[in-house]
Amino acid sequence: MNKQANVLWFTGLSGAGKTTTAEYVRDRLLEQGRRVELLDGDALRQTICKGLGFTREERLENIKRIVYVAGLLAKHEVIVLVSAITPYAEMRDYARKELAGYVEIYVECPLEECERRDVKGLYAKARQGELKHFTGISDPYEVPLAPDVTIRTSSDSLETNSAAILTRLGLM
Ligand code: GGZ
Repeated sequence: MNKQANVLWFTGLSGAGKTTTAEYVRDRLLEQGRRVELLDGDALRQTICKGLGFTREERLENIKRIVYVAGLLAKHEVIVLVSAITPYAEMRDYARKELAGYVEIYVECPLEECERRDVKGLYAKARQGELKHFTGISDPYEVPLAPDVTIRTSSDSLETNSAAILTRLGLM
């Protein structure tokens, strides 16, 4: 990959393993002595994105805020890892347009497997109708058509996926 990888954007369903993989990759980069920051969608929704819901408009606003912060950090030569569902192609196109060195990492995992894992019990709540606009259940996830990297968390290990990302980006 010729372009410098500044912003590693992990997209995929809730429970696909975006944050787990991003944390693992971050730790490998830290071991290499690099300056790294991880922006986690779920965590940001407790702070600078607090109060935003899950309509298309609110998700877009959420992503715009994350892109803004990622851009500030990337400007100072920090490698930024973003973990956010980012379900619409329009949002990912926006991030790609705004961020120099944007690299899209599709964290692929079948919905059935995410639902089986249901780490936070959110899928069960969505199925019962307690959570509206839940990605994959009552809200869309537009599968990335041309991601820079695809990893499969249902079949490949964390180590394998992390190595694939770092090798592909020339950061190994
Ligand atoms: C999707 C939801 C929802 C709905 C709460 N739809 O897997 P998590 O739990 O820890 O992370 C998900 C997070 C989604 O925030 P993002 O900022 O990544 O979303 S987006 O990029 O679409 O703006 C999930 C939890 O919040 N969660 N309700 N309805 N995920």
